[in-house]
Amino acid sequence: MIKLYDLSGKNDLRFSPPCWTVKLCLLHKKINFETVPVRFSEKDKIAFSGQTLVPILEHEGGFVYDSWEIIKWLDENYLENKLFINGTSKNFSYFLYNWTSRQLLPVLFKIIAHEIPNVLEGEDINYYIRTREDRIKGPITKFKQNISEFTNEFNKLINPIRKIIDANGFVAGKEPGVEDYLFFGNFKWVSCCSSSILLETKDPIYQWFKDLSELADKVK
Ligand SMILES: N[C@@H](CCC(=O)N[C@@H](CS)C(=O)NCC(=O)O)C(=O)O
Repeated sequence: MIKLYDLSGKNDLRFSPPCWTVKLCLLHKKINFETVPVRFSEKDKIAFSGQTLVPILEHEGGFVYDSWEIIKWLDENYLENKLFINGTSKNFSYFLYNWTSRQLLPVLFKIIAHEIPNVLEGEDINYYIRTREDRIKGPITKFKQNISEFTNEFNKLINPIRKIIDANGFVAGKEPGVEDYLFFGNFKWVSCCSSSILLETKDPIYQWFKDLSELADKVK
């Protein structure tokens, strides 16, 4: 059976954006899988992959890491329930993968960085603080006084996606697809780790998130 190495926090909370994206893709493709929880400090569990990040998908013939590589591998190796309808949808999905991880996620990080220790325990708390403070060259609380500014920035950034969801129901069209799953991981991360309210209930993305959360609830 397919195994997905999945980031885990306190009380086995699964909060990683790219891991959620991959889990929704696996559900979409109706592939049986099990998840293997990996804490920040459990690098020994994933040492076999020769790198330090999850998601990692292990299959009979080996393993694949990086959510985009995993998504492509799934669609190439399981032909039913396609994730990419055609080359255009693959290109747009690749854009979304890059845009969400490089533009969206860094803004969200500024909004929730100081709350993430609340969903961790033991040595993971120090690991998270040390590695992230090295990355941002300052305390994880440094963005706290500007949260409303970053929330506004985030809301502006997602406007084009909001328009698509408003017009179609989903980013992929009338039904959810990989384009939605790539976007969803980010919202799931915030809802898992933070008390921040990013969306008003009248926002079309609010209902979209509720719908996809029901799908996500089918898996750990
Ligand atoms: N580009 C990668 C990003 C993977 C990544 O950054 N994973 C994070 C969790 S969201 C991780 O494993 N962090 C472990 C660490 O920081 O030690 C993907 O899309 O899979």
